[in-house]
This record gives sequence, C-alpha cells and structure tokens, in this order.
Amino acid sequence: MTASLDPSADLRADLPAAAVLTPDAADSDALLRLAQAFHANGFVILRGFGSEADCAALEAVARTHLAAVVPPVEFEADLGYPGAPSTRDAAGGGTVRRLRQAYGRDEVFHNWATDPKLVSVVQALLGEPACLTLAHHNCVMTKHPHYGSQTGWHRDTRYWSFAKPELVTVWLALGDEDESNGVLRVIPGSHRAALEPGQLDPAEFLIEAHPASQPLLQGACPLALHRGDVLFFDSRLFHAAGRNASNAVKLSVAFAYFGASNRPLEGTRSAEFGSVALPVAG
Ligand SMILES: O=C(O)CCC(=O)C(=O)O
Repeated sequence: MTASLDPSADLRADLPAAAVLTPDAADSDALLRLAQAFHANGFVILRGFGSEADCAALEAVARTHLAAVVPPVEFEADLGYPGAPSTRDAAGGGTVRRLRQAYGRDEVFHNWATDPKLVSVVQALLGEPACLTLAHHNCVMTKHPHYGSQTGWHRDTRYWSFAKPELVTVWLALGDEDESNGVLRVIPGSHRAALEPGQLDPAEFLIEAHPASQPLLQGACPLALHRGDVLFFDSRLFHAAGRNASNAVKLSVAFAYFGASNRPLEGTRSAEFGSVALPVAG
C-alpha cells in the first residue's frame, strides 16, 4: 500500500493528539480532514483510538462468552465459507465465528459502541447525528486457527436494507491483525465502484475471475492493525479476509452506524433488531 492510500499515515500527523482523538482534541478541522480521507478512500484508521483499558475489558468479556459459547452466536459451520468445518458435527464444528448481539451482552460493549469520542468520529463521517444498528455486525468477530474461514470480497451492504446505503462499520482490533492471522484486506475507493451485471455471485461476493473485477483487485491492500486501532469503513467498501495461520484466536469488535436521516426498511432484517439513536457528540 502506498502512503497516499493510507489515510491513517496522513491523519496521524494531522490530528492534534496523533494516536488518540479525544473530544477535546477532535477539533472540527481534524474531523473534516478525517471525513475527506474517508470519502475519498472509503476508510480511515485511527491508531490507538481504543484505550488499553477498553481493549482489556472488551477482551475479557469476549473470551468468557466464547469459552461458554454464550448465545446468540454464529458458527463457522453454518456459513460454510472456505476453510470452515463442513457441519456442526465435523471436527471443529463448534467453532464460533461471531458473538452476536454484543451490545446487549455486557455494558463494556454498550459503553464502547456509544463512547462519545467514537460517536463524534462516526457523526463526522456520516455528516449527521448517528444511530447504531443492532441488526448488523453488533458483534465480536473471531478468527480461529484451523477452523476459522476465509471471507471473500464483499460489501457489507449485501444483505442490509436501508433507505440509503451509506453506513459506517467500526472495527476495533483487540490484538494484532496481519497476514499471519487473517488480516482484513480492502480495495480503496471501491465504495464508489459501479459493477457490471454478473460481477457478483448469488450471495453477492465479487466474482474474482470476472474481467471487470481485475482492475478492482489490483488495488487491494491489507490493513494491518494493532490492539486498539480502529478501522472506520464505508459499508460499500469491498473487503475480504484470509484464514488464521497463527496459534491464537483473532478478536475484533464490530458495530455499524447509520445517519439520522436514514432508516432501515420496514419488514426487513435490518429493522428487526432495532437501533439506538445516539446523542450528538462533540
Ligand atoms: O474477518 C473476516 O473474515 C471478515 C469479516 C467480514 O468482512 C464481515 O463480517 O463482514
């Protein structure tokens, strides 16, 4: 990835507090530059935005719930992505992919998802007050060694039904995420890409062999993250992730937000679990 495609590099230099954007430090110029980078590339990374205390608290609850398989969870075997156990009865069939409904699991998730410093950034990226959707993401994503699967190129909006597609996904790394453990890869600018008919499969994954996918895929880059780094990405940004070849489970917390002028469509899964209107921050 070139430096110009890495808004985090520019933003770290630009932002007043560099690694931690506090409400005090998040002046409107810094947030404007952040929003410009976000709209241009479809993502921004704020290094060290999640404090060590936040990460430790979130990780402790996530590990406890994973060990006890506290429902609701999504199992790798249920999705059957490449590398997943073929059935729940197969070896590794009990491997959890997501701890779902994180917001209601424990106040640490509630506190993170509604943290005013996080909300002030999301608000700046959306350009209006933010609402948290409880239907999508709202989870701890795990990537287990051996049975954790590969996720193909997709947009998060593939099964989301909102009046407008502009949502922001907020991904907090609870540990290092790199090529060894299934780092997220993105295609910068792909949130604006127009696709040709037939470029997506029935599950709305990008067909990599399609000729029109080649220029897109050439721009792909990994987004290595460290514990506490937060990736904010446009839900239309193409992203993918590999398998975990390390010995440790990778844990990330993911929530998604939409603007107050947007709404989930009635009668869809996006409306089913409700949402939380967040107080205006900053
Ligand atoms: O960690 C992964 O495998 C990717 C997860 C992802 O992209 C998603 O859940 O939308």
